[in-house]
Amino acid sequence: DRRPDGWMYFNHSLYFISTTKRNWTASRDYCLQRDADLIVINSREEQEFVKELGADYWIGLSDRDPEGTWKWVDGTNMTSSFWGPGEPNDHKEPEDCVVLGHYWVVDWNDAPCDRLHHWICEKVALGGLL
Ligand code: 2F8
Ligand code: CA
Repeated sequence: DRRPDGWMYFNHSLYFISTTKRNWTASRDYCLQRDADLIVINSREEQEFVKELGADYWIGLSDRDPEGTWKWVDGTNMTSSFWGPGEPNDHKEPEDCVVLGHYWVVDWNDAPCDRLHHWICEKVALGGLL
């Protein structure tokens, strides 16, 4: 359930689910300004949790830096992944950022970073904040 401040608790993290749309960098800036970052999905449990929230969210995964290597915003390499069928595919143009939920596909899609999508921030839930 969402707390009064708009954040939601799951398994030691707090999540913010946006109701507006931004490009990937501006979405990330929103999170950084709130002591958070775009969501890093480390487990199937976390993937299942966020899938419940619906579709069309930027996550903290891109292959811009360095080009061609999928990295999370916390600097870790992508180990487990939940790509939708046929993704990532750089469809018709560079698609260097990742959207969770794309049309009827509930898993990950690489999309152009300048497109507008909702986003999910994540931060560690400190005991005192629960
Ligand atoms: O069918 C998957 C394909 O769908 C769209 O392209 C038609 C997506 N494009 C954008 O989100 C801009 C592709 O990324 C996706 O692979
Ligand atoms: Ca794609």
